[in-house]
Amino acid sequence: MLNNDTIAAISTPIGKGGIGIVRLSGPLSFQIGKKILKLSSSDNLLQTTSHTVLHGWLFDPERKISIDEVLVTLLREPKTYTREDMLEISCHGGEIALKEALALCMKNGARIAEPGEFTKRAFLNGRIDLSQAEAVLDIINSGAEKSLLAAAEQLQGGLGKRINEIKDSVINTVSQLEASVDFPEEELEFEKRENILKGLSSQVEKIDSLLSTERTGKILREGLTCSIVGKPNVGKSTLFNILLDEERSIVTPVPGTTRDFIKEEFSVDGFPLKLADTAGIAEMDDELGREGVRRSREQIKKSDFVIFLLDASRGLSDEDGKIFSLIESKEKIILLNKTDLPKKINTGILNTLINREKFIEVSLKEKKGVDEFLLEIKRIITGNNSGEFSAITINLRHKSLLEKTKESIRKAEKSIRDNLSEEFASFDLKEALNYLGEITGETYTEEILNRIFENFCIGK
Ligand SMILES: Nc1nc2c(ncn2[C@@H]2O[C@H](COP(=O)(O)OP(=O)(O)OP(=O)(O)O)[C@@H](O)[C@H]2O)c(=O)[nH]1
Ligand SMILES: [Mg+2]
Repeated sequence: MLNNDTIAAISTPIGKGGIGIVRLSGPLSFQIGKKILKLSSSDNLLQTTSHTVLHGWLFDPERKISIDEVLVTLLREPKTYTREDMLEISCHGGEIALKEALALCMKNGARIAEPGEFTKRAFLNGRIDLSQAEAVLDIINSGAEKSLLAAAEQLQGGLGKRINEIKDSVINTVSQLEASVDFPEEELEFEKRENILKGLSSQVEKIDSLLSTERTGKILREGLTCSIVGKPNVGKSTLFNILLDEERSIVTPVPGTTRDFIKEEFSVDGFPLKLADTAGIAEMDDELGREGVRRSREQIKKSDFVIFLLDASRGLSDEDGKIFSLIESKEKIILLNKTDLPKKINTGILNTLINREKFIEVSLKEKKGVDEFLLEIKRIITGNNSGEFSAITINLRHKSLLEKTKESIRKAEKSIRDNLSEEFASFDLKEALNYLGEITGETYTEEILNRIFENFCIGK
């Protein structure tokens, strides 16, 4: 039998907090609770109605001592997170209180939960599909508002629904093909064949549209990495601080102020961004300076895009040219800063240096041009000019399965076009169905589950 044991874990982060929760799930949840809880009322946990909160004390039956004042939420299967009986004990949020509570659960019949095991049980017991289980992790990890919204959409079954629509259509095609196999005298006549091909190609279109969301999905889950680069004293740290809205980096009129890169995560219009302020790139005459420059170059390599700053109040120098050649092949935003000062830069030479790429004139000191610049960041993040993004996004696992699905459908299309026996197309489409089923978890292996749930925290 599946999941016949009872699992327990501390579900809140370890540290000091108002409350901390120990969760139990499985058939012994209430019996364990009965042993380790002294309720204030005469309620009997074994008979209490579902979805009830009770007050009481966590009690060690061996030592006969009360450990913490708690509230207990009793949830009877099937309307629970795991679809099993569950007990959630809300203790005070102290590390020792929670560890004692967990130890009592273990001593009285529970096993410590593996990472993500509550969610794994929710999946195995059919409450959510695999893409929804993945969304739980995305919600926990989301570092920006739009990441959260996309994960919530997936948790509501948005992606699963799209996959099932494609699947239903492919199943329909398979049955049409198999009907022809069963009645070979009724060969697939021309019109029927054309209809099948039309149906399949519209499914491929749907797959392509899902595949196109992978970039956004990756950006929402991981955030893009961006470095602010330029020669010393152009205003890189000033920009970094404006974007973070705090005095994070030291800003001084002395060139070479930033010696090592500083990295922070923040969000632009709800999208996560990992931003690095780097040391100004120039010929340095000391060891520390040279190491700083080496690190700046390394950050450039790691960046998905860069922000290149130039100083309008000084003439262009070799350094500007060298830096541009380092970032030439990168996606970039070019800012001409300090436009509040008398202009010394020659824009003709500048245009030649930057291959006539677009640049935005700003004065970071007076916060001029910052809005235009932020729009540019948004354009790079969303990959389009409108800043719109699809809330349904796929991850790498989905991408690889959708690509395989597409390949199988393409093979089926070819056999139909080549007038081969319907069995060939039917075989390929069944393969496609398997791949689609892996996305939602209709078909899975222990290895797939392990790979997904090992990334979860314990208690989720
Ligand atoms: N006038 C004017 N000064 C600016 C502007 N932006 C930055 N500064 C000044 O330029 C100086 C250098 O700014 P930083 O932000 O430290 O420059 P940086 O590129 O980080 O310099 P390093 O860390 O040395 O490479 C500071 O005195 C800033 O106040 C601007 O738009 N106009
Ligand atoms: Mg700096």
